[in-house]
Amino acid sequence: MSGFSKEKYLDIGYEVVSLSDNEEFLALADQASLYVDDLSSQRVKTQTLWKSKNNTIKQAVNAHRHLESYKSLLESDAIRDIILAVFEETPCYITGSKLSLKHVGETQIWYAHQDRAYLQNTELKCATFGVLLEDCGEANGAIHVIPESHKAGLVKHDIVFEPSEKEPQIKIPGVDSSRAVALEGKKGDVLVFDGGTIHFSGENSAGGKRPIFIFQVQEVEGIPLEIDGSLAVVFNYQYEESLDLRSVRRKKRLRNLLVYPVLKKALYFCKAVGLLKLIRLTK
Ligand SMILES: O=C(O)CCC(=O)C(=O)O
Repeated sequence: MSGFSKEKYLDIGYEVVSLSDNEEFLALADQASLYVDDLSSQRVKTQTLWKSKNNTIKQAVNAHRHLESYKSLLESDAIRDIILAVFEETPCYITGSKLSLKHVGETQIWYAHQDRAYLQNTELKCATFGVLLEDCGEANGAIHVIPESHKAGLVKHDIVFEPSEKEPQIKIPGVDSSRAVALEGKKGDVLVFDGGTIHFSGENSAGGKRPIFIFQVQEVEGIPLEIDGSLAVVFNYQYEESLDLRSVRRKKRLRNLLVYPVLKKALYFCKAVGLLKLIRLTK
């Protein structure tokens, strides 16, 4: 399999796998990159777009559920090989994806965080993958990682609002970024980092939209369905024949309908309370 070193990945917590010279995979990346300029179009209007305050698209959530070319990337042999190299026999699944963009002249930064912090069960084995849909380097907003940061376990995160964003982010306070490494590569190369690896990214000052198709892979706990209740892309796992998937899906949909909107409102409430406190302090 093309250049993935498990030993290095385990040791430093990340790896850039060179797949830009794999013609089959590059053709899939090419196909997926065609949609980067077409995200608000009729064809993809059902997908969730995460926009900055000035309505610039920052992320297209779960592009693989709406666009065949993104699903093909997830189901490609090249990605399967890396996932199985990382997880070996462990049943695992792709929990979700996002096409992450950075426009020139926009802040669109990501504060230092660990993706593991988003999990309900933070002990589970998990990894983040990123397929570069354009060449990516320091100048156009590469993702930076802190080598070996996964070895320290889960660290404390704050919930913060980047001033130009509508949605909150998580942030590890006081990260020393002097040891950070930029994950640079060519279109078609694949970034892989441990769910505990601290990472962040800055602005794009070079041009283009810096599209990276990011997805998370996680050890299976319970039944590997995606958050909207649809079947996930799974590895090393067989659905039991007796499983009543329809009722499981129904429960998940109900949770999405009732629980997530409440959580979102709670976040806005916390933000409002924080603002009030700030106003009182500055008076
Ligand atoms: O797109 C990026 O630069 C980073 C995105 C990221 O870290 C995230 O979505 O959690």
